[in-house]
Amino acid sequence: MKDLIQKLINEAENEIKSSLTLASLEELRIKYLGRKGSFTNIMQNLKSVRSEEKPAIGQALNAAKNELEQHLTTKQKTLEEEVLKQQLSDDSFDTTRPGTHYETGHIHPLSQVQKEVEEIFSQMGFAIQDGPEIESEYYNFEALNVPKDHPARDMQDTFFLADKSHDHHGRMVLRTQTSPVQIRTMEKFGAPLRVIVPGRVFRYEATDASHDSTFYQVEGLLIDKNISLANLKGVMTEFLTRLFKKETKVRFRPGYFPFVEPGIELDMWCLLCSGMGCRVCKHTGWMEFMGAGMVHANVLKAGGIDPEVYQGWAFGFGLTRLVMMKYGIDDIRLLMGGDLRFLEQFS
Ligand code: FA5
Repeated sequence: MKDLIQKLINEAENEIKSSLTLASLEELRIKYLGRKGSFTNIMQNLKSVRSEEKPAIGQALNAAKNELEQHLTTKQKTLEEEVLKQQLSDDSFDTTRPGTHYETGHIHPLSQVQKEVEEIFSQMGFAIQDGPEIESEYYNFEALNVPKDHPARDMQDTFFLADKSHDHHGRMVLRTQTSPVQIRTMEKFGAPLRVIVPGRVFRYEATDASHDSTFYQVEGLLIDKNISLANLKGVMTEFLTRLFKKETKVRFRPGYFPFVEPGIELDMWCLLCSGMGCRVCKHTGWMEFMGAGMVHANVLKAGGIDPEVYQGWAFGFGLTRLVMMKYGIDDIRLLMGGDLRFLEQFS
């Protein structure tokens, strides 16, 4: 067997030496080292060798293979250099001609902004959490203080799953908001807590320029002792200023969400006119940004946290709408439409 290996090496070396082109060298690589090549063949015949000889022959084979690979690589470099020299000495070869352009992909604008949001909140000490997109009615509504048949359910049109097999947590739905992850993280980690939850949500809605049936939200939840909405104002002013890289102000208005008490809507300074009033902000100087509020005592209880000891705030904003604001996109459907002519502008 050893003689056979040596013979093969000698034969291969001679052929490599006399090979004149990169193509013929590639053929030799396949002939000796390819899937059906001579060395692979011998490897397969190793079965018939007596077991006490196997280690030595196996070693010899590996060494031979390595040697051959080295010969092939050295020869390949020599041939490549020769080709280059030839091209450079050839007057008709234009060295200033641009090279071949290869298309490379890039991160989707939604994911780019999601990453920026995650980085800013991470720097402020928030952990990033995830939750299921197919959720139970319990987590999506009940645990968030929206009981069955409560009119507040009409605020978010829901896709119910046809599958009727469900446990005590009710029917399964495509989550309408990232808020169910509030309960899941409270159950998992308890208090104190500081998390954000970016994720995809679904609503049974007719689409238009600012509404889609699938879009992204970012949930925020902070629970600790002595927490007030003043902390939320500070965190959001800092977040938006860092994200838009210019001074930003926020304001609170009353708003209703069953899972917070009091509930607020947070507006941010119009980025286009810096609060002066323009067409985009309908001359108010402010743009609606998100819903938020102090976490309702019933929600804290549902998450296993004692509302007598801890309190906190939660918020939820539309990541898709934020991307639209950041890049001045006037139709939400462009973002999920998959049209490369649109997406290539964000590389
Ligand atoms: C909620 O979904 C609440 N869960 C937010 C919340 C969390 C309030 C925690 C309080 C405490 P709302 O339905 O308003 O709220 O949606 C939040 C954001 O999602 C909106 O401000 C908007 O930016 C975005 N959004 C809502 N519907 C759509 C839609 N169809 N298409 C795109 N974005 C949407």
